[in-house]
Amino acid sequence: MSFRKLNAGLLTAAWACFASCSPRVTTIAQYDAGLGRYIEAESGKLSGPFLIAADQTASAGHFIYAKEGATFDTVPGNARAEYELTADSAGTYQIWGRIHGLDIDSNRFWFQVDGGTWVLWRITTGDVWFWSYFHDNLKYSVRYTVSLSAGTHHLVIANSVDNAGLDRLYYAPDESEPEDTQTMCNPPHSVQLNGVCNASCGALAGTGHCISSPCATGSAPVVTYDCARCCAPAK
Ligand SMILES: [Ca+2]
Repeated sequence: MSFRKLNAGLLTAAWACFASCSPRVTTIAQYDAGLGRYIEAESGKLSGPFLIAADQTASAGHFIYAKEGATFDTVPGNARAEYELTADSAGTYQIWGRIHGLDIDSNRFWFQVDGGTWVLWRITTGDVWFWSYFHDNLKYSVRYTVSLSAGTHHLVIANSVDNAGLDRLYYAPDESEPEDTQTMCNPPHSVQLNGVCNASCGALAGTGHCISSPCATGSAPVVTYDCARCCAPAK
């Protein structure tokens, strides 16, 4: 599956902040201290409506995505991708995923560790793959952590929406981060679309507002925002 085409209406809003959203290089992963382990998403035990697709920009050339035709924001959908986590020592672990979430309609998965509580993990990345630590829904700045005993553990990914892509996983018992990756923008605060960083609603410095769809006359949806629908003055 290639990245989906944006529709013209959404692009209108996304392009509206050209003047105020200068691209910048953000290093999101400084190092890998050597304690972490990687897993290709497509190597998991897949069931239900998870599919594997090819992409030359994905690690090992492939990633997974769901195609169920429905949205699951209160409970996981029916797709499952299961992985074995190996903890060399007991500790507090962090998990990362290399995710592609084009827009607010294709930007989230559910995850579960060792049969625990399902957590919705959400981030819009625009046109690019992005290493994001697991977090609870809109709590972008709070890393999900889990205490693991030494030994084998079980991670399950489930679908929330169709077409969100998952390329690779990383987990570590410390603050180490996955492979060095540079991105032009800084999701979720700014999101890359057609080579331009588009500000999220919160980054619009008060000119954007979270409301229910549709947007009022004179305003347009901010395509890259994650929290419900955000509208900003049309330009
Ligand atoms: Ca991969």
